[in-house]
Amino acid sequence: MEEGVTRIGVSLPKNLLDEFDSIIETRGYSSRSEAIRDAIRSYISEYKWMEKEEGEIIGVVNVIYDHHMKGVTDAIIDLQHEFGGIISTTLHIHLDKDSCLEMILVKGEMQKIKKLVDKITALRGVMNVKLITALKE
Ligand code: NI
Repeated sequence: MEEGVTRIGVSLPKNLLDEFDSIIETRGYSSRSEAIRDAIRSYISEYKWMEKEEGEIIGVVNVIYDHHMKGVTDAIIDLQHEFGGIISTTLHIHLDKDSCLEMILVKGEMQKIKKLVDKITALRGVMNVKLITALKE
């Protein structure tokens, strides 16, 4: 066994493991252990940003919204001007006839980013908002 590596045994329902195995096969992992290590790293990273109340982070805010809803497009643009100091760039993708995906790359104080996320989430016509952060480990 490698130095500094601990072996653990985990009990899992069969269907959960089958689904996991099918995903890691598609993604081309050479071993289940490697895939589990990656999965645990993303779990930790996801948890850490939720816990982080302050400090500088970099990430992307994914916003899915219905562009037919009156005023929502303008409101999203207004908010991006208001929060211009923490926004590096924005990517807009027309998903289908009704919905748009706005990917807003953010870099700055976590508190400000949370405020932006909250304001976007509160808009009528916004269906889903998710902040994904890249944390160095
Ligand atoms: Ni669009």
